Amino acid sequence: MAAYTFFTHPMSRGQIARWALHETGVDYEQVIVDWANKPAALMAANPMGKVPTVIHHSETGDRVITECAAICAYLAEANPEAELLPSDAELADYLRWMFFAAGPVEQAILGKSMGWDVPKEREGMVGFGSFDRTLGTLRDHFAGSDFVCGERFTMADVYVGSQVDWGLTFGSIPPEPELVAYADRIQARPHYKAAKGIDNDLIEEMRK
Ligand SMILES: N[C@@H](CCC(=O)N[C@@H](CS)C(=O)NCC(=O)O)C(=O)O
Repeated sequence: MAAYTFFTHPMSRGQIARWALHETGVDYEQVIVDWANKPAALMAANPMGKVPTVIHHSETGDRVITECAAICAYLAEANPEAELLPSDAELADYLRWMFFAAGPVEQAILGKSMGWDVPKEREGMVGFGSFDRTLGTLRDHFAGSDFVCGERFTMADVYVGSQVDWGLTFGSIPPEPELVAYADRIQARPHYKAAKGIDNDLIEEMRK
């Protein structure tokens, strides 16, 4: 049995978790989810019925992990030999930007694509303030840093990089030079290419 069971769909956020699985080099068995007929094992593990959902068959029992950012963080913690964890000096940036991407960035992008307008006088109530403020803050970070934690790639780049990469691909974030350059660095990762290749092949198969 593989160490991890991975419920996914190639056209989904499952792409983020697949990349994280490849970066850590773990053995996993994928289950491609049919949206109209979700497997009972997925629903038992994650009543939200969402992908990605990962089950780690650890030596001490099965561990269910959901939410892309948490999956990335978990895989880095469970597989320290992959050297994707932050050093003490990198920890603040690692946590700060991973949570920033999972919260404010995701909400800002989603709100814009849904056409939800935040009235100026209520920006103080929403965690992302405004789309421009959130994306500008992220852009400014990458004006001075190659990766989330400076010059070294960590697991935070799998999650933050995926948000940036996805947003640029679908035009939901502006093609600011700092973000485009960051996405270029992310896309150069061999494990990014390997994981994307698998999902792209699955998408091709589904289109036949
Ligand atoms: N907060 C979750 C979101 C997961 C999510 O919304 N996944 C979508 C695909 S991208 C899904 O499973 N949709 C199927 C459904 O909701 O039935 C995460 O970050 O992993």
